[in-house]
Amino acid sequence: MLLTHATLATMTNGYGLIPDAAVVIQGDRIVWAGPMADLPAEHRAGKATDCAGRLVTPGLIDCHTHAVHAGHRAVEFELRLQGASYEEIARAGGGILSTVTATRAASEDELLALALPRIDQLIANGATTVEVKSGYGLTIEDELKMLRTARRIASHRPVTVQTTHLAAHAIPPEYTGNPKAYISKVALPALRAAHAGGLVDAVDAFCETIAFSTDDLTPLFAEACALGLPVKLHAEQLTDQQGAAFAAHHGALSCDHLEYLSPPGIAAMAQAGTIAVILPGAFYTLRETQHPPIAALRAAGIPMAVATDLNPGSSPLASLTLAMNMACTLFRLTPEEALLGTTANGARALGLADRGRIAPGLRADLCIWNAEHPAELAYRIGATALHARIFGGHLDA
Ligand code: DI6
Ligand code: FE
Repeated sequence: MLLTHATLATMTNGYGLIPDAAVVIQGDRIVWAGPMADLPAEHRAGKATDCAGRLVTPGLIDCHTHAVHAGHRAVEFELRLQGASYEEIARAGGGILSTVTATRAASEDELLALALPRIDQLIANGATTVEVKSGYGLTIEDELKMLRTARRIASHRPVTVQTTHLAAHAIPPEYTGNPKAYISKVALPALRAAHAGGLVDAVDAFCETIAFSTDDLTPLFAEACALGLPVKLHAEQLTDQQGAAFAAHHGALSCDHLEYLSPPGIAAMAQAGTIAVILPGAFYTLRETQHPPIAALRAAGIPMAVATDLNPGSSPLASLTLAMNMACTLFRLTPEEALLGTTANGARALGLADRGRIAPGLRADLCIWNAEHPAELAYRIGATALHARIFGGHLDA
C-alpha cells in the first residue's frame, strides 16, 4: 500500500511534520516514509491512496481504560452533583463495588457484548491500540473472566488489546478491613493463574486511602516482578500516598492520574524512566480542583501520556481526541504534548516499542484525518475528524 500527498506527523522530535509526504506499507509494517519528492522509484508502482493533503498520524493509543465492565453509575453522577464526594460514595458501598456487583453477575459473552460498542467509539476516534484492565471481578474467577473478555476483543475488532491485571482495585465486601488477606488469597492466585493462561501483559493497582497502601501492595508487585510482568499504578489520584515513588522503585512503566504527586515521586519517576499518564476525564468528572504538576513533570523530563480512563464511575469518556482537548484546556498541555501523549508516549506507557511513531519497521497503524494541522486534533471538541484508519496495513472498510 502507498499513501501519497499526506501531511505527515511522524511524532519523532515533536510533531515531526513532513508536508506532501508518502508512506509505503508492506504487510503490517511501514517500510518507507518521507517527502514525495524522495520516494524511491521501486515504491512508486504500488496501489496509491491519495490523501489529498490530509493529516496522517500514527494510530492513537489509549494506554489506560476499564472498557470491560457491566452496568453504569449515572445515579452516582446525580449524587455527586448534589454534593456527595467520590470517596463518600465508595465508603457507602457504591462506587467501584457497585460495578463489581454488576460485573460478577454478567457472563463472559455479556461482558464482551457490552465492551464492543465502547471499543467501537474509541476506534471511531482513531484508536488502534487499547489497554484494558480487570478490577471489577475481585474474585479469582471473575478477574480471569474479565481478562479473557479483554483478550477476545481483538478477534472481533481491528485493534490491539493490551491486558492489565488490576485485582488490587478495591477491597470486596468479603475482605472489608483486611486488604492484606485479599491480596494473598485473591489477587496473588488470580495473577498467577492469569499469567499461566497468557491473559496478562502488566499489573496495576489502586493505591489510595479507599483502596490499598504501598505496604499492602508490596507482595503483589514482588510477584509481578518475579513473573517478569511490568507494573504500573493508579497513584496520587485523590491523596498523596507516595505511591508513585513506590511504583518507580519497582521499575514501573507508568504512574497514572498524579493530581497529588509530590517532589519525591517526581524524582523517583524521573530516575526510573516511568511515564506519567495524565487522565483529564477523571479530573473533569470528579470536578477535582488539584491539577497534576505538569510544569514539574516537564521540568524533570518525564514523558507524559494521555488516556481516557474509560470507566463507569470517574471517567465515562470514550474519545482520545476529547481527552487530548481536556488535557490542553484543563492542564495546559500543548497540543503537541497531547498528541505525543496518545502516540509515542502512549506506546511507552505500555512498553510497546513497535508503534506510536511513523518510521520504517514500525507497525502500519495510521490515522488519516480531515485536518491540515495536528493541533486540530486537540482543538476540536466532540466532533471526530477521522477520515480513515489503517490497522496493521489494512484500511478499515
Ligand atoms: N481510579 C479511577 O479513576 C478508576 N479506577 C481507579 O482506581 C475509577 C473506577 C471506578 O470508579 O469505577
Ligand atoms: Fe483507572
